[in-house]
Formats: sequence, C-alpha cells, structure tokens
Amino acid sequence: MTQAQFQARIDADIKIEPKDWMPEAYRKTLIRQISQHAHSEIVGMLPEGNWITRAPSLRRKAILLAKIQDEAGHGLYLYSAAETLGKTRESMIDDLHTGKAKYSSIFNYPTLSWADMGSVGWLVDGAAIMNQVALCRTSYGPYARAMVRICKEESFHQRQGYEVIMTLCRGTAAQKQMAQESLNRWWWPALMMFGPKDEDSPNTEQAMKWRIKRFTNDELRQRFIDATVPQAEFLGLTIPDPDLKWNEERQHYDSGNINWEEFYQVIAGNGPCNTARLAARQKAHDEGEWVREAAMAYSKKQEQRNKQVA
Ligand code: FAQ
Repeated sequence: MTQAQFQARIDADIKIEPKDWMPEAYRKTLIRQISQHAHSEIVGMLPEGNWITRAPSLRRKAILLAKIQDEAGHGLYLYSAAETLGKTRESMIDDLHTGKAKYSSIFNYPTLSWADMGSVGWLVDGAAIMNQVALCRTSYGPYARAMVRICKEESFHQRQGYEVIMTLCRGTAAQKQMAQESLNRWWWPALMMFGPKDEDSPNTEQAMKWRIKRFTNDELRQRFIDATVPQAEFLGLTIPDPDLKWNEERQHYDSGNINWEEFYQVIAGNGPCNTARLAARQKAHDEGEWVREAAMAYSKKQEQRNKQVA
C-alpha cells in the first residue's frame, strides 16, 4: 500500500487494524500517544490512592476503591492496544520509569483534602472524557474500541466526583469552603491536560490528518470550559479566572491565560509530585516482580500441558 492509499482509507473513515500496512510515523505517533495515555491511567491511581484510608465513610471508600481499580483496567486495555503496534509492555514501562515517556501533567499535583477526590472526578475525569469521547472515533481500531469501554466508566467517575463536591457544597460553610479551595487549585491544571495551545502543539496537525486526533487541543479545552462553567454555577462555586466571561458573539466562554511556563516545568519533571510519583511506580513494579514471575511460570506450565494433550 502507498502513503496515498493509506490516507484514502483514513479519509473514508476505514479503521486501521494491527496487521494492516501503516506508515512508520503513524505507528510511532500511536505508540507514543497510547502508551502515554496508559501511563497516565496507572500513575493517575496514585493521587486518589492517597485517600482510600481517609475516605469519610464506608460508602465513599467502596466507591473510591472501585474507581481506582477501573483506572488500572484502563491502563491495561491501553497497554494491550499499544502492544498490537509491536512495542512490548516491558519496554513501555521501562520508558516510563526512566523518564523517556510522559504521562499526564495533572497527576503531578498533590491531593490535599477530601474535596480533592471530588475535584479529581469532576474536573480531571471530566477533562479526560472530553478528550476520550473524541478518541472513540480515532482511526486505529484497537485504540478506538478500548476508548468506548473506558468512556463508559469515566462518565461514572465524573458523576461521582461531582456528587462529592455537591455534597460538600450543601454542607457546612467550612465544607463549601473546602470545595472552593480545591476548585481553586485544580482548575488551571485541568485546563493544561488538553496540551499546549494549537499554535505550539507540534503533533496536532499530522495527528488530525491521520484522524488519530479528531479535535485540536484548543477545541477540546474550549468545550470543557463551556460544559464546566454552568456546573460550577449550579454548585455556587467560583471558577478562579477573573477573565472568564460568556461571549455572545462566539457563543463560547472567553477565559484568561494559562500559565504555560508552569505546564512546561511540570512535563519536564519539575512539578510538585513528579519525583514521588515515579518513585511510587518504580517501588510497586519492583515489589510486584514475584507476581509477574509466578504468572509467567503458571502460563508456561499451562502451555506445556496443552502441548502434551495435543
Ligand atoms: N501532560 O503536540 P502535543 C485520565 C506533551 S487520562 C503531559 O499537543 P499530542 C484518566 C505531548 O505528549 C489523561 N504531557 O501532543 C484518569 C508532547 O510530548 P512528546 C491522559 C503532555 O500528543 C482520570 C508535547 O507535550 N489522557 O486522566 C500533555 O498531539 C482520573 C507536545 O504536545 C490522554 O493521554 C499533558 N497534559 O497531544 C485517570 C489522552 N499535553 O510526547 C486517573 C490521549 C501534551 O512529543 C484519575 N492523549 N503533552 O514528547 C491525547 O489526546 C494527546 O496525547 C494530548 C497531547 C492531547 C494529551
């Protein structure tokens, strides 16, 4: 197949499957994006994991545990999708541990109060879904199919986060203040999740041509702002952006400038929790070695048995 024939398939919205011919750059872009996405799901378990022992009731603890387990599942579907492109899971995980591969900037911020469990669900899962609903129509089949299932779970996550915040907003003045303080800290990092401005995004143009991305970073960020502002108003919370204003002509909210210096510092490894997150991942990986060995030994034994039967 030629590059032109490949592009024609993409333009006709025919999904690309693992054994199909694809340009090397398409394969590389997908491995980069899907593995980064998988790492984000796995590292993303840490900020919430920090609150399992301190959830305020048994019901909240059960919900939080289930949500965090869902994120582990998302990571596994995504690693599997990336493996279909020819990269092994071990090498992806190595890239994460050595700092070669990125994961979402958002997970380098600390979770300081119970309200942060609400903000992570409402804003972080909310931003993730805005991006991921679009990815259900991405051009690579295994990635698109993984996203369908992930989105179903993420929408439950978003709602449970909103419900945590709503409960706090209907509580005492101190609880409402806790929700506001949390929104103040998470709003801007949530907007950064969508990536750099379109004009500064090196990968967007080609990814749009290949229909890996269906919308640009700025388009999705705008959608998120437009969807979230009325939710904050309903809660009686104030979004920490004095420049936020409905623009009648554009039929969108205008918003203030993102601190891009902060974003680039965080993705360069200098965010508040980067070192702690990677150390926690590395420790979990080292301590899980015996589990991997046992699982491999078991599957080898099964293989031998199957051969004997055959
Ligand atoms: N953080 O040219 P672009 C979740 C990097 S899942 C870190 O615009 P692209 C679920 C980018 O990789 C959240 N790095 O790049 C959950 C590139 O660097 P590289 C994760 C970022 O790929 C919830 C460079 O900057 N979601 O939250 C970020 O076209 C709650 C230039 O950027 C996904 O991964 C960032 N925010 O667009 C779990 C969705 N933004 O690789 C637990 C899939 C950009 O060239 C709890 N990914 N960079 O060295 C995507 O849609 C895209 O990859 C973008 C970035 C939109 C993230």
